[in-house]
Amino acid sequence: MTNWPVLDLGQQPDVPLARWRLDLFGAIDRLQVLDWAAFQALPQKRAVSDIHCVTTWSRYDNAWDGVLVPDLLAVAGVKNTARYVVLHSYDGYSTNLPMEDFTAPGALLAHSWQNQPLTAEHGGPLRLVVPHLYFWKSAKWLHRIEFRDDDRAGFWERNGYHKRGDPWAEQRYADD
Ligand SMILES: Nc1nc2c(c(=O)[nH]1)N[C@H]1C(S)=C(S)[C@@H](COP(=O)(O)O)O[C@H]1N2
Ligand SMILES: [Mo]
Repeated sequence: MTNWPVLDLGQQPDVPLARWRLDLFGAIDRLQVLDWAAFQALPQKRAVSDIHCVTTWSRYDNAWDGVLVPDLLAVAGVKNTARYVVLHSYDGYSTNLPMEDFTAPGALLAHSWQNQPLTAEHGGPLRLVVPHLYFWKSAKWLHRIEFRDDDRAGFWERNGYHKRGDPWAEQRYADD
């Protein structure tokens, strides 16, 4: 099986499933904490998509299994004032998205890639996949999802990358 490059801050957290949690907080009716069993009880779907990295490589036809973002939001109780999310990861990484990009077709919380559980280096147990934006938006080792009325820059967005990151418009850096 052909793999794909590993790109991250250099800290790859090891999160055993027994200790894994997904927190939903911010502009929602009440804080929610999902453990692995609760996450697996959500509707499980497959989405096939391409990966576009800001450093110009792509990998086509990746089969991701997990929970589509709208299926998570159906149980999250998100306030209708919420227009942005910030994804917070176990390695301290963060990235921000407008709600429209977070809920776009094909965006999912993935636990498997090509029929195998995601490896730790690629963000297992769970990562976000947002196929229509550059891959830095696809947070690995996802831990907490913050719903916000206003936008807040994540790690790369504070460090010179574009706020949105549309590969078709080549939105790589803040001034593109
Ligand atoms: N938690 C976390 N997620 C992350 C990163 C990171 O450093 N930490 N790097 C991002 C960047 S810049 C890229 S290109 C992709 C790389 O994913 P891969 O290592 O699976 O190829 O993950 C993104 N998600
Ligand atoms: Mo990247």
